[in-house]
Amino acid sequence: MISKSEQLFKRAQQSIPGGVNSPVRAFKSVGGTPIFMSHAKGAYMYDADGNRYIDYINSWGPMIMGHAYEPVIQAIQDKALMSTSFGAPTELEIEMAELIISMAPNVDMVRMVSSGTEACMSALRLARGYTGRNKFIKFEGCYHGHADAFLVKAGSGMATFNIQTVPGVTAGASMDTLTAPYNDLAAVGELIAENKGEIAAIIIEPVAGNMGCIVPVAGFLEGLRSICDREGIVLIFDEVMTGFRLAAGGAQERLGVNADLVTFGKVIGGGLPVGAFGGKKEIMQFIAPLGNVYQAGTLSGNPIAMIAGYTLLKTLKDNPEIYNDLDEKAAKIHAGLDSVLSKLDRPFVINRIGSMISVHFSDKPVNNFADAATANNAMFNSFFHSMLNGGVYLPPSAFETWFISHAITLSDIQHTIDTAARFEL
Ligand code: KE4
Repeated sequence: MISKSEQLFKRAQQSIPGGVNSPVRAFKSVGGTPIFMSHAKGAYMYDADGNRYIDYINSWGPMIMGHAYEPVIQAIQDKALMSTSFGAPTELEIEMAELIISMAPNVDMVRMVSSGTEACMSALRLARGYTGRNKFIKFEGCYHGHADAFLVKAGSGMATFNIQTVPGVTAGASMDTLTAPYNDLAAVGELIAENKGEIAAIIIEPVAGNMGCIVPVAGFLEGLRSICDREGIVLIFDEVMTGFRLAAGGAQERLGVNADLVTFGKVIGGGLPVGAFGGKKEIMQFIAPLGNVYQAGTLSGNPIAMIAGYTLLKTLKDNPEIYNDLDEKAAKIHAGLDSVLSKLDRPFVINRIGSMISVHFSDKPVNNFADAATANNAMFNSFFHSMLNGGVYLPPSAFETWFISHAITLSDIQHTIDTAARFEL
C-alpha cells in the first residue's frame, strides 16, 4: 500500500522542482520519500498518514516553544482581523524593534526583513557601504542564505548535496568572497595579510549549525573580534539560528563576544517569514532612507509576522527559565544518546551547546566542515531512518543541527533514547 506521503511526493514533483519548496526537505541525501506533514502541536508533528513524530527540526529553529504555541496563534488570529499588511509604518514595528534591542546586545537599531537570507545579504551590503571595501570572509560550511556571494563553500543544503559551485552565481558575484576553515584563526590572518585594507566584513555563525552543530574553540571568536578591531573590519554574527535560542541575547550573550552587526531569523518570526539585521547606530545609519545603502521589502514588518515574533520573543524575555529548561532537556538527550550509541562499538561524537545538538559518526572531533564531511555520513543516513521509523524526526542530513523545543517532555526524551538504542548497523 503506497503511503499518502509517497502519493503526495509523486504529485508534488509535477509542479514543484524536486517536489519541495526548499531543498533540505527533500530527503535527497538520506534517501527515501520526504514525509508530508498535515499538522503539528507542541513537540509533535503528524504526517498525512496520521503517524506522529517527536520533532527535532521545529521548522529548522522557530518552534522553540513547540508547534501551535497558543499565545502566538491567538495573537495571529486577533491581528489578522485588522488586515494582514499595510505597506505603511505601524506602532507594532516600533514595539518589535524596541523589544529586539532590549534583548540583543550591541544592537542600537534594527531593520526588519522577511528571511534570514535577506538579513545576511543586507548586512553584507551595509558593511561594504560603511567601509567602502568589497571583499569579505566567510567560513567553509557556514550557510548565510542563498544570496549569490554566500554560495561559496556553504553549508546546509549545499553541503548535503555536495554542491561545489552553483550555476548562475557569476564570477563577478563571488570574486570578493574569501573563505577560511571554521575555528582556524591562522587562515583568517593569512587572508587579512593577502588582502590588506580590502576586507569589509567577516561573517560567521558564532555557533555553526549548517554542518551539524560546531562550537567555536576557545579564543576563536575573541580572535576574530580583535582582528576586526585592528583592521577596521565589520564583524557580522549570523544569529539566524543562535539568536534568541542560545540565550535571550543569543550567542553574543552566551559566548560573551560582541559583534558589530547581527542578523536574525527563525525564532524572531515565531514561524512566520521574518528576518532582521541590526547593530551599532554608526553603521545602521548608512541604511536607506537615512543613508544610501539601499535595502527594502514590501512585507518587511508586516503586522502578522510582527505579532507572531513579538509574542514569542516576549515569552522568552519574560521567562528566562525557559533557556535553563531547554539546556537541561538537551543535556539529557546528549547523555542518553552517548550511553546507547556507545554500545554500537562504532566511533561517534556528539556536539552540543545549549539546545543545539548534532551526532556525527566520526572517529575524531568535528570542529570544522572537513571533519563533518569525512565522518561516516552513510551511517548517519541509516540512523536517520531508524529514528524516523521509531517516530523520531531528525533533520534529514548530517550537515544540520537538531533543534529542541520547550514542549518536549521527559518521556519524549526517553522515547528518543530508547529508539536510538534499537539502531543496528
Ligand atoms: P532563510 O533565508 O532560510 O530564512 O535563512 C537563511 C539562513 C541564514 N543563516 C543561517 C545561520 C541559517 O541557518 C539559515 C537557514 N538555515 C536553513 C537550515 N540549515 C534553513 C532550512 C532551509 O534551507 O530550508
